[in-house]
Amino acid sequence: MKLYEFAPTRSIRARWTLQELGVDFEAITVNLLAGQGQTPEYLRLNPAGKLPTLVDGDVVLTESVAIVLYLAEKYPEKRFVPTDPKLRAQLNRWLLFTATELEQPLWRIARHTFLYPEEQRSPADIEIASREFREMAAVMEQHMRGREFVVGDHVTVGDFVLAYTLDWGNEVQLLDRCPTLLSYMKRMYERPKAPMRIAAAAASIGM
Ligand SMILES: N[C@@H](CCC(=O)N[C@@H](CS)C(=O)NCC(=O)O)C(=O)O
Repeated sequence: MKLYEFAPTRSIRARWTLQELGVDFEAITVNLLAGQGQTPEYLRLNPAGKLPTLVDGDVVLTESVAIVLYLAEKYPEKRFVPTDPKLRAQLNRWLLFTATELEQPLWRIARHTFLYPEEQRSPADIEIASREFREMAAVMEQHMRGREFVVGDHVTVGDFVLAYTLDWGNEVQLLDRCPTLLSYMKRMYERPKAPMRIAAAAASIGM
């Protein structure tokens, strides 16, 4: 199995799942800063030029959430996806909530802070996206009160995806009103197989 990754990106979700599964994999660095996401070879794997991509035999999979679900379903003995349809529906619910309601404003903030060329950056967009993140983080904060995991009574891929996304929110100082989420995120990163925090991953490539 090959994981195309770059340290401080959404590839952390896939790496986290692989590490928790204890599956051997070959890590291939795609240096986005050096334009390696746009080479013809890489675009053949991931036409969006984004990370992560997982290659497992003849399976070529993009989209970090699809990747973690594929891995969890391939190795069901770890129970990283619930088999009960009701719990599974809740897992899907919170994975989608994380990707659409929490991650999207963070991505917009990143684009307008350092990804877009300076003349295309909009401080107003950062402000709106920050507000949207805070509103949706408050919903997640409420959900997580009194819970150890996103769904059910043991860890699932929902936790790996959420904890990474909260670390991202924390990096841009938007988690200060969410004490439950902050301590949950730190607890998740204390797991022995957890990946590097975003700050450490960024530092590891000199960012
Ligand atoms: N929805 C995709 C988003 C992937 C994504 O945007 N990854 C970023 C890094 S976190 C990337 O590769 N960006 C390169 C680019 O936009 O050119 C996923 O979850 O896999």
